[in-house]
Amino acid sequence: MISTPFDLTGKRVFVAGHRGMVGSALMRRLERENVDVRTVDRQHVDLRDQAAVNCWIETVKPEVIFLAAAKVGGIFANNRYPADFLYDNLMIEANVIHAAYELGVEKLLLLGSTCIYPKLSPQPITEEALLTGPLEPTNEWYAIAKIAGIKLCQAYRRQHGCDFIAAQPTNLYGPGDNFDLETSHVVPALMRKAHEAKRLAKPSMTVWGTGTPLREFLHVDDLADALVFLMKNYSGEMHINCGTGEEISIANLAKMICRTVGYNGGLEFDGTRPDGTPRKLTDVSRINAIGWHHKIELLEGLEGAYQWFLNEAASSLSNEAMTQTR
Ligand code: GFB
Repeated sequence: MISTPFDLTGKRVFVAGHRGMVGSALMRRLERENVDVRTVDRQHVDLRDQAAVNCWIETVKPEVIFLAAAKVGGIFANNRYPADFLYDNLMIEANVIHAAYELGVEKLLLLGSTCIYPKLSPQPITEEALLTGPLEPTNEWYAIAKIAGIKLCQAYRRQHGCDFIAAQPTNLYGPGDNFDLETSHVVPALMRKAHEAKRLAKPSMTVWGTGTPLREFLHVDDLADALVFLMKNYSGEMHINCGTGEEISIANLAKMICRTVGYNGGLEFDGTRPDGTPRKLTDVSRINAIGWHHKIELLEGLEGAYQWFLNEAASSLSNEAMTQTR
């Protein structure tokens, strides 16, 4: 394990993907650092276009890059749009990493995902489990793109001495989440369903799958803190897990969300929808050992996320036809 202090002070920092949930959390977190943050909208620079990326990086000359731009989505979206998840993510990573190498960026951090690990990895999943077995089929497209991103960081480090690192966050939730019921992850989906079921006084709400899969959830503000911590304190070829090391079944998560929202109806499990990986618990000893621990526990995090939903998203969503309540 390599722990090398990297001084962020005064650095020009490019947050790629600043409008996404992770990128926005990073923007909030970086306000507490003495850095010069640069961003660009996708209308101006398409990160899937190498020439456009080179031109932007050459003009702005960032010294540090957080590569949080990605095509992301929940279990249904991953399965439904395999070409987008594979192509977009491969291109974004390859273009930004190659430009960062060519233009001498001092340090880059790539965001991966714990879906890179084999479906049936021994639990908790250590970083060494990468490429030891078959992937979960519902998200193998995204996983393969993210594995390629990790390998790009390692390859440029080995061949060119670039200080490029990769972090693997577990399932995320928090402010800025996607509440579209077909493309979202489980937390925002169940939050919206519970909210709508309460509003419409429905006797029950639907939970996809059997409710038995186990998942680990990290608040996005904790992740942003971990990313800044890793940027300052970690430099190594091994990708590094970011999580809480705690897990919950989907059925118990649904109950916790219903309590948070104040919905007292029942749960109906829809077995026609996939469960995905049965269990996905990260081993967080590596990041803990260099001094970072999560701070936001799930219940507290869900309460904050629901407040954000009420303030920022609920009214526009309730105007939409609730045709998606399943
Ligand atoms: O969050 P999620 O979509 O992604 O689903 P994954 C987690 C679990 O929640 C699955 C169940 O077992 C779903 O079947 N679930 C229950 C629901 N109700 C719902 C619902 O209404 N919506 C959704 N979305 N799920 C993703 C990968 O896998 O994990 C991504 O597809 C990424 O690539 C992400 O890696 C972190 O945890 O199954």
